[in-house]
Amino acid sequence: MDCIFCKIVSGEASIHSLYQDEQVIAFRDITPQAPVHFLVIPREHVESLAHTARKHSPLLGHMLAIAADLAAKEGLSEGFRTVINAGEQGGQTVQHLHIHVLGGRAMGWPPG
Ligand code: DGP
Repeated sequence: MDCIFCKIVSGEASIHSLYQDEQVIAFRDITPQAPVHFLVIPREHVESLAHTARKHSPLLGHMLAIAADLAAKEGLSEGFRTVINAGEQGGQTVQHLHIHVLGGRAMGWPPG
C-alpha cells in the first residue's frame, strides 16, 4: 500500500512532529492554510471517517482530545477550526484518516 501517512507512521517519511503516542501522531501540514496548521492521524491505517466503525469511537475521541490539547499548546486561545475531509467530494487527498487543526487567523464560514 502506498500511503504517505503510513510512511510517516513507520518513520520512512519525515515530519515536523508535534506529538506522538501509541495511537496517534500529530505534525505540521506540508501546505499550511493558516499560520498554525497541523494534522492528527491514527497510527492504524483507516482510510477515512467514512471507513470508521463503532470500534473506532475511542480512537476518534482520543484524536479530538489531542487536537484540542495541541491547539491550546500552539496558543490558539482565540479559537481554531477542525476539519475532517472524507472522500472525493469532501476534498480528501490523502486516503488515511486525519484531523486538520487550523488557527492563528479568522476562519471564514461557510467554507468554499
Ligand atoms: P486532505 O485534503 O484533507 O486529504 O489533506 C491532506 C493534507 O495532508 C494536505 O493538507 C497536505 C498534507 N500532506 C500531504 N502529504 C504530506 C506530507 O508528506 N507531509 C506533511 N507534513 N503533510 C502532508
